[in-house]
Amino acid sequence: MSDITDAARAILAFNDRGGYTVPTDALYPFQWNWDSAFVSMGFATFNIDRAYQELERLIEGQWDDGMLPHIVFHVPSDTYFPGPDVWNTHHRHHKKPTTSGITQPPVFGMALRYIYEIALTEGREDVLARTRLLFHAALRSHRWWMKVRDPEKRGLVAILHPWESGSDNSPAWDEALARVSTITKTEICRQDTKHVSAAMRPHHADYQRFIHLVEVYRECKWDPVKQWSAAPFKVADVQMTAILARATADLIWIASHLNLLDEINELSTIHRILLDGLRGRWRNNLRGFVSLDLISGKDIQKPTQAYFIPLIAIELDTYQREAVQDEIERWCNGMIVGVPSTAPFSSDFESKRYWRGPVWAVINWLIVDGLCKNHLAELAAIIEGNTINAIERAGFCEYFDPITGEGLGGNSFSWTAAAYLVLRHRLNNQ
Ligand code: 9WN
Repeated sequence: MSDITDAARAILAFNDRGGYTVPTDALYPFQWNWDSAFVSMGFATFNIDRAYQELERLIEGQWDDGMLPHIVFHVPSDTYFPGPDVWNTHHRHHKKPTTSGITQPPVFGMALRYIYEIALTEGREDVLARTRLLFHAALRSHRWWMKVRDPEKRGLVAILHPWESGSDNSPAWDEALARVSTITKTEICRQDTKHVSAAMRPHHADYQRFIHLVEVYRECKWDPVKQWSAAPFKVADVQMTAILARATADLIWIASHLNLLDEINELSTIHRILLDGLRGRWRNNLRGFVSLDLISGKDIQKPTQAYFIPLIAIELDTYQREAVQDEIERWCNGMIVGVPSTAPFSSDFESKRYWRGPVWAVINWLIVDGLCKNHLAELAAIIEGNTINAIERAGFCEYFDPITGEGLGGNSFSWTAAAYLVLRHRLNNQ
C-alpha cells in the first residue's frame, strides 16, 4: 500500500465523528448527504463495516416521507452557518437528530451497490440484513423524489434550492437565482469565509438568496406540496436526474440479488421514466445535456459539468458519443487538470471560485464512470490519471484550480480522500 493511500485512509479516520464522517473539520462540522455516500465507497475499499455504518448513520436523519436531508446535525457546532435554528425543521420532536430541510444528490443507491458488491466478493454473507434495511431506506427516498420533485411527470426531478444540486453557485443557476429576493429576516453570519478565502466562495448576494429560499420553505413548514407552489427557484436538473436514474439502476441490481420482485418492477418503471426524461435533454448544438428552468420554461444552456453527468445513466448513440468526447477534450485543452466545473471558454469561468471553474475529484469520478460505461475508456483513463496526479501533487483539497493544479478550499477533505481510494482501487483491479 502506498503512503498516499495510507494518507487518504488517515483523513477518513481524522474526520470520523463516531460512525459518520464530516466533509472536513470546522468548515463542515456535520454529516452531509452526498459526501457521506461517496465517503462510504472510499471506506469500502478497506473497511466494509465502516462503509455500511456511514450510510446507517445518514438514514438516522431520514424524514417520515422518505426525504434524505442534505445535512444531519448529529451534534451541535457553531463553526457552520446556517445551523439547525435557521432551518427550524420540526423533526426535533422525534428521537432523531435534527436536519436541514432540503436534500442532495441521491448517490446513496450507487454507494450501497458498490459496498454490497465488494462485501460479496469478500464472502461477507452477514451483510444481508444491513443491505436490506439500507435498500428500503433508499427505495423510500426514490419514491419521495418521484412523487415530490416530479409531480408534473416530466421524467426529470427538480431542485428548489441550489444547495440541493451540490453545485451551489454554478453559473447554471445564475438566471433562475437572480429572480430570488435578497431580503432576509435572518441575520447572515457566514462562517465559511473565516475558514477559507472569500475569493474561493460564493458571493454575499448568493448567500442572501440561499437564505431567502430557506425562509420561504420554512414558512411553508417544510410541507413539500406547499413548497412546490411557493418556490421562487425551481429547476429540473439533469445532474440530479442522472444520479437518481443511475442509483435506481443500482437498486434494481440489489433487488435482483435480494430477490425482491415487486421492488424490481417498481424501480424498473421509475428507471424507464427517468431515462426518457433525460434523453429529451440532449442538445446537438451544445454537445451535452441541459437542465430546464421550470419557472421561465427555458433551457439552461450554461456549459457546466452537468452537461456530461447523464453518461453515468445513459447509453449514448455514436453521434452523441463522439460529440461528448470532442467537447470534454475541448474543455480540458490547456488545463493541468480537467474537467473544469464551468467551461474555460465561458465568460462565467473563474478558475478558483467554487463551482464556477474548479475541478472536483468526485465529479471527475462520476465522469470517468460515465465515460467507461459509454466505451470512452481512453479519455476516462486520462481524466482519472490527471485527478490522481492532482491529488498526489496538491493534497486532499476540497477542489483544484484547473489551470495551475493548485489545491483550493478546505484541506483534508473526506470526499477527495474517498475519490482517491476508489480511483486507485479501480486501477489496481483493472
Ligand atoms: C452547502 C459539503 C458540501 C458539499 C457541496 C458543496 C458545499 C455547502 C456549503 O459543501 O456545500 O451544502 O456550505 O458550501 O457545494 O457539494 O456537499 O462538502
